[in-house]
Amino acid sequence: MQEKNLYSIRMRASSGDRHISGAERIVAFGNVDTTVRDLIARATGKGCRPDRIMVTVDHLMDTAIQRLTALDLITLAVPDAESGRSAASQVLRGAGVSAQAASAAIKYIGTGASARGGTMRGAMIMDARTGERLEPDAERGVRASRFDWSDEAAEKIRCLLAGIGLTHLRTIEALALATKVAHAPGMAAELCWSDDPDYTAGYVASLETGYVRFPFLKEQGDEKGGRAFFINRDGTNIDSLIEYLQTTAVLIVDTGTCKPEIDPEEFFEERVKGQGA
Ligand code: WAQ
Ligand code: MG
Repeated sequence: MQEKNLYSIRMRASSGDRHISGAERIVAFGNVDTTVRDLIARATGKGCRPDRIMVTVDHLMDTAIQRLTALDLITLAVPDAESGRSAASQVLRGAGVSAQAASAAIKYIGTGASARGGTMRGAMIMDARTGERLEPDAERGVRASRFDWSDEAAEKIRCLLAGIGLTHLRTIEALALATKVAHAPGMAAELCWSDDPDYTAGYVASLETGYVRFPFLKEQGDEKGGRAFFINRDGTNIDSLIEYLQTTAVLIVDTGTCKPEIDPEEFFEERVKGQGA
């Protein structure tokens, strides 16, 4: 990748008020054309007929690009959504989120976090201690934007994840998003599960815990999903946090570790031991 000539490409497809799909890429100038075509193919694929497809292409100044290593990834083998949510809440507490804030987020995402009770296009921002919602627009939420894998890291993460049986593009894209979000100023942790009724997996991510996946954070067929960004409110300026999430370009240039599924009990025991040492 000729790193001096990088472009951010953002795609959003919608039908009326409804968000259908979106994607984020950062590519060299020579790949702008094919990437735009790929993203439009994605927006119109799977029987989708959006009313509107927005594609934005922005040149990035090399000096303004933050280069990061991806979070480590692990999957906790929970058998169903109920145990998934309870384990997720425990991981969140390990990242400094209060039980009260974790349970508020789970409730919002599970029932529709937008002001009108539907799924949001972006994420909630929540006080990690009190669970108070801080995003300026509770209908739309805040969208993390401008992040991608470098060509080399993309190839490497595809191999690592395929090695542990994870081949879904969603996982790769979510790991990139979560890596950027975890590095935001004042961020404690993130909680996410998809609004796709067929995709039951979700994750908790933080610098503290890495990217911890759960095969189930909701039941098959459930159309509700969303994201919560938990922040340490003291000393955090919400405007600069949002500015970082939306506009700082992040290129993920290396991978972390990718571990196979483990039993949640084992994961929590290891963490307790790790802290004792
Ligand atoms: N920034 C902030 N929030 C977003 C963004 C974004 N760029 N994109 C989506 N959201 C919010 C929005 O409320 C969506 O409804 C919700 O997140 C879910 O988005 O390791 O596919 O794109 O295999 O459906 C988890 C991967 C997949 C688990 C998550 O999310 C794994 C996924 P979706
Ligand atoms: Mg979705």
